[in-house]
Amino acid sequence: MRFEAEDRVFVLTGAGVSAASGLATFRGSGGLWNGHRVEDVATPEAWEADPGLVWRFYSMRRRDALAAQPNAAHVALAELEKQMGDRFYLCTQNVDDLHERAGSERVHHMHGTLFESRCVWCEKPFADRAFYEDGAALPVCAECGRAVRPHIVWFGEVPLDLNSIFRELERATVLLVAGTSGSVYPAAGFVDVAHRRGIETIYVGPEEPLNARAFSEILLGPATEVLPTLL
Ligand code: BJW
Ligand code: ZN
Repeated sequence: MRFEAEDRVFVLTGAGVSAASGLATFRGSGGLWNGHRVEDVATPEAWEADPGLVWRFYSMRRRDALAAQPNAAHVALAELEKQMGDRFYLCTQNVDDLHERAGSERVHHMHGTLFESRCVWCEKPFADRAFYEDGAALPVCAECGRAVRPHIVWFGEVPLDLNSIFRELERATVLLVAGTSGSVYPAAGFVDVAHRRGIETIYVGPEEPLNARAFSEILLGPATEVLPTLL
């Protein structure tokens, strides 16, 4: 794919881009963790009911992400960013840091990041790579003593910095979406915004996403094979 000097590329990635690095997708492989539906531990209600369970889940996710390595899809996107500079915008739904470890510098994590936590009251995120697997020793805020939670956007919470996302979407000339089922909003609706603007919209993944109808092109295959060839 060739980009012209006036092109601006908006990339949206999802769990499928990290699948080849060994990180489970949400809706693949039964979507279960220790018998819980992932949707049931990634919610404010789960946090209210059992913060120890939620911290065990995110401690495991931290361990898995630390053990994983970026793959060819992450690398292809990092290389495109090097060529395009600030005409490239990478918005990921993923909470792992594999895009950054592949060399991407401008990554927006719309659903938060695994390696930050925040006090439920003070709300300021801070770097945190600890594991909280013992229910008796859950973290508390050094300032106010209230609970510290993962800096993750759960169902019913507003994704981070939607203003910058929609600003970039409004001026993009190409939307490239990879490895996401198109089932979680507002991310699943970005293609509708792009479609209304009449720009090129491309999906990359092994199967059609739920919002396939809105894309101008669907490239079926693993992101590790399709993205390096496409870009
Ligand atoms: C490969 C591959 C390979 C496999 N290569 N590909 C009804 C209508 C509209 C909206 C709603 C509604 N009811 C409720 C809502 C809102 C709700 C929502 O969308 N619910 C749906 C279930 C319907 N959304 C929210 O609550 C969001 N907030 C919100 O709406 O706020 C209100 C608001 C919005 C805007 C303005 C003002 C107010 C928040 C959503 C938070 C999502 N959180 C999670 C968990 C936290 C992060 C974490 O723990 O990691 O985020 S849920 C989970 O889903 C996670 C993911 O980021 C997200 C998306 O999943 P993804 O990435 O698509 O993964 P999968 O598993 O679904 O798909 C993997 C894909 O990869 C598949 O397609 C495979 O084919 C593919 N694949 N191998 C390439 N090798
Ligand atoms: Zn606090």
